[in-house]
Amino acid sequence: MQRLIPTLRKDQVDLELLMLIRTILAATKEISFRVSQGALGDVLGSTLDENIQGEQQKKLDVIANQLIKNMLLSDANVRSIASEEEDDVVAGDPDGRFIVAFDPLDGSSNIDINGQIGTIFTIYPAKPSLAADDPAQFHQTGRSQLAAGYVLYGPSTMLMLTTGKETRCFTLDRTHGGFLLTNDKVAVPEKTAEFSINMANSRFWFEPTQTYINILLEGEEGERNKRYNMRWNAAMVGDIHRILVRGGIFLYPPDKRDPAKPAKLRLLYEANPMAMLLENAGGAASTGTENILDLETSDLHQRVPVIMGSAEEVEFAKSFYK
Ligand code: AFP
Repeated sequence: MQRLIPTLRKDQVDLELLMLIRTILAATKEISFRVSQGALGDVLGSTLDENIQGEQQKKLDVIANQLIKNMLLSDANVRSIASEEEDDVVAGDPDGRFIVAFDPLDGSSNIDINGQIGTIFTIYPAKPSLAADDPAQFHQTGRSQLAAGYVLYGPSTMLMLTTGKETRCFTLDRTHGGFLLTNDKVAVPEKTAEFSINMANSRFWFEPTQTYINILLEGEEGERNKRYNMRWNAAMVGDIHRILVRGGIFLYPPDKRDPAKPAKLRLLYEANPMAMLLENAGGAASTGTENILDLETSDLHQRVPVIMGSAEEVEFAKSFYK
């Protein structure tokens, strides 16, 4: 089975970019170990702090953030860092060629129940004319991403990665400590009969989401003429992983719960990397009216409506948001 570095070398990935991916993965291997220790490693439970999103930080959010940040700051090619757990840009090397954004621990509510959690990351080119601490470093569209991926800490630890061509899947082999290639070309089935949405929010949805989901719930008697099943992991990494493996549609639409926060998921370090992984596996990713990868980030923690997954189902869902 092929190892990560030879696989990326075959793709002629820029050597410094390849080393940066390896740096990020070194931190995720440590996180994977800590996660596997659970209560024995004192990683369960919460801290007393909130992050900039107003969410209470879990111990593992803080540990994962610190591990990845420290590793990135030791890489001279990293100019700027953005993280879900950091209010502002963290400056790296002033001459670094790359900027990195990440969600250190996606699915935090699953930590204490031994459920699926993961790390999402994305790498962009640095803007040479801007300082390392300038948030405008990240004001780019998702199309500029050089690499995007996630590491899923499930029964096995898996890496889903794209560097612009195929989306590939690797599995962490604990016997030698490296990620081994286990799917050379991930392909999302175009059609699906499986959807992922938090149904508990249905009374707060706007009309397009209500109408679309009602049609899916009508099953064989509805316009789609097929029976749908529903899955919700409360961790985007788990839901998107399932979709990359067997198809489906994932939605986190805007809703009326809090007018200050109509959407929940973050563009820079959640929606964009997942959109790139899906598009390069034949899937699609939209806000309902625009392609996610065409949006320009204007704020590090900006939120965006998300509809992504199997291409034909996303296209059908989009027809309600026109
Ligand atoms: P965290 O990044 O705080 O762990 O939140 C996870 C998440 O952003 C995403 O991974 C899930 O799909 C979504 O939140 C779950 O949200 P609900 O709790 O509203 O279902």
